[in-house]
Amino acid sequence: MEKLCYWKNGCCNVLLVFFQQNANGKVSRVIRIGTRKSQLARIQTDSVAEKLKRLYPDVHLEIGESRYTRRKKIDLVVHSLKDLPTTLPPGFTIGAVLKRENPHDAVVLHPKNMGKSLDTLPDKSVIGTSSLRRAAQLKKRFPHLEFKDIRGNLNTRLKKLDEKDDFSAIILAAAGLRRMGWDSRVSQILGPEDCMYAVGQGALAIEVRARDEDILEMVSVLHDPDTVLRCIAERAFLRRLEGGCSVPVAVHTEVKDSQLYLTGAVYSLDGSDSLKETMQTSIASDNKVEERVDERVQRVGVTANNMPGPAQDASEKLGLDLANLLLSKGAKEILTVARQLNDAR
Ligand code: DPM
Repeated sequence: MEKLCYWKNGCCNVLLVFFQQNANGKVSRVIRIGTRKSQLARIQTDSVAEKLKRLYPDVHLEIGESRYTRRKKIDLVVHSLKDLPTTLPPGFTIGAVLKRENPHDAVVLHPKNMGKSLDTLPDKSVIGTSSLRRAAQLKKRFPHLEFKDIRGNLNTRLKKLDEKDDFSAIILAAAGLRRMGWDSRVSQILGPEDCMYAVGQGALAIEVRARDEDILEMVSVLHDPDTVLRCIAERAFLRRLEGGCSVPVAVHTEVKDSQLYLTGAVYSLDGSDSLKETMQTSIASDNKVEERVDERVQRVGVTANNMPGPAQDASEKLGLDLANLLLSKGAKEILTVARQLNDAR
């Protein structure tokens, strides 16, 4: 399932790296950027390309469309982290996790419902989402509402909402809406008491070849330390639960006073059954403990050689420990039933 998600619905783009010789014989690096058709994928790639251009003005960037089948030639890929499996295909790694945007989900209302909220929408109003995680939490919290699948990219979904009468509102990630420039359509941001977010939600990741030292070093400066530690903990949690990108698993993380807090939960499809716990760990780092630059350590698919190793290890262990705690309370049974019922739908 993870693999399927990886190929099917990533918001990702491709950068190809070449060298170019200019008129006076000087060799400069060329990064060829392939992108997919979706507007969100394009926006995400462009934002990373701009950052690289600012950091490395001598690098020549070329943007064009590319396909996964050319994967062997691909050097650098921009993804929404939440669409990346917790184990990457052999030979690949996440070389940068960029500063997370608002990780929460948002409510986008049909224009006719302006001024309403999930609380005040009339009985039996239909809410569009294909996320088991969102539906499970919101069904429990707002029992007067009904939930139906809505598919397609963001443009398609917004069109389905506005131009038909099928949905009273849809739920989308605030980060995606912001990147698309659709902030003004957000009528409500869902806090953790309403709906916890997906593992990695709101963060962009750059996938590179695990052995491409040049590119790894180049993109590593884009790592946002807090985001990296939060996402390592979240991904370790999901991996231990054997959750893919479509199980009712949700998280909430915070970094405060050198402590990393992780709340994780699993849900039955209707949210009636759930388990939720919080744990914390110290991520204080002694600046002298610098990880060796040539160390090829991956933690849940992430390579961050320029960040202290002990803090990353503590974050990974936090995710693992929290998952083990939930498993000891019956998380596996809840997820197995949810998976079976969903497959049978
Ligand atoms: C994953 C899920 C969804 C996407 C499942 C979930 C939402 C699917 C749906 C793993 N990937 O969140 O529980 O609503 O039917 C996706 C979006 C973004 C990345 C869009 C969105 C943009 C935000 C980001 C689809 N992947 O969630 O509204 O970069 O985090």
